[in-house]
Amino acid sequence: MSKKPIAMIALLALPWTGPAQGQQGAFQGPFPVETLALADNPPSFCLPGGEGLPASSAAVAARRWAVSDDFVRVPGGTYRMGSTAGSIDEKPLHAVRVSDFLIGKYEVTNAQFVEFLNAKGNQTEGGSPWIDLDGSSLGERCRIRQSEDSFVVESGFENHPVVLVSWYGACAYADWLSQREGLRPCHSGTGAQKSCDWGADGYRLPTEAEWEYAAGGGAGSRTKWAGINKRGQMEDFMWFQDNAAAQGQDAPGYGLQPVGKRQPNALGLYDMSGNVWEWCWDWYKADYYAQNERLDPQGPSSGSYRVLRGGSWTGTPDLCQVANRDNYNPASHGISHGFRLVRRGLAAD
Ligand SMILES: [Ca+2]
Ligand SMILES: [Ca+2]
Repeated sequence: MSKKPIAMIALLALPWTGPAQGQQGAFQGPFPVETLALADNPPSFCLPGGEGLPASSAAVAARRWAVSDDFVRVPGGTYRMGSTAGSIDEKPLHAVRVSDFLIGKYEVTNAQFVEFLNAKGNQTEGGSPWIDLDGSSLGERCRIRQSEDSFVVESGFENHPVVLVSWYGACAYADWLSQREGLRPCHSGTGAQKSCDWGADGYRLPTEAEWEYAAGGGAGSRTKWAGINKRGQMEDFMWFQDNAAAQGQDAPGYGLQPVGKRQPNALGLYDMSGNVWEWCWDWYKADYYAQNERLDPQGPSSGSYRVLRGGSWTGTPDLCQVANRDNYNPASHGISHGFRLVRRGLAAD
């Protein structure tokens, strides 16, 4: 496992300057949790194959493939995964085809994750809790608190990405969200035996191949960081060590940032590079690319560590490149470890 750069920074409170909040702390950010729920009436957008179907079939298709404003449909395609210049585990550069999928525009936030905690509790899986509520590092700490029988987000941190979440916690959140929306959960089993039903229409973590494809902008010209090739533009597109630690003169040293505050990449995705590392489904294997499946690779069948992608607010430019790979124990909790979700993009039947 690689070592993250250490930055000794002081922890100070950051005044909330983000989206307006409602009364009683109700979350009214730019992407309220409610928008994740399917609409009662099927929306008229995002209906692949829906046109021309009998009304009832179209309605079913609409409900099944309704896409909230928080998700982007990524058309599948072929791209060259890996790099020629990066670490040995990014080689060889090789062609991979990914199928259509939907991916979250944003890293999952504290406001979203706390709803899951209030529904399911902070359970232990793989030998550790889904989220480390007491966790802190590098002057940062968890902003979700357990207050008697409920979990609450510290005021002003609703739109910050959830961190200190284990890989198991991320998968459990995905299944809870799937059930809430009437979708089929993707996962079964626990711990190292957890498996994924790739045919299910519910939420899951992206594969490494999906993540890298989406971060680089999908098919067509691929960027080195999410949205950009020029190092001089990095501060406009991502939170990383050069700008995240300098934000807010009242809070020097504060690193984690609310999601969606930099420019998105060509697919409309925010913070794929930087802010928080994002858990992917795959077991990590350094030489996996030499034997990678060429169509929708799902990673090695077993392993000890799960993949993280994209670098973070503590990261160097190199760590934040779309081809960079990292890995941690799936039961671990990192102050810069978060996630975003994907769903299948087309019906298989
Ligand atoms: Ca990120
Ligand atoms: Ca690496």
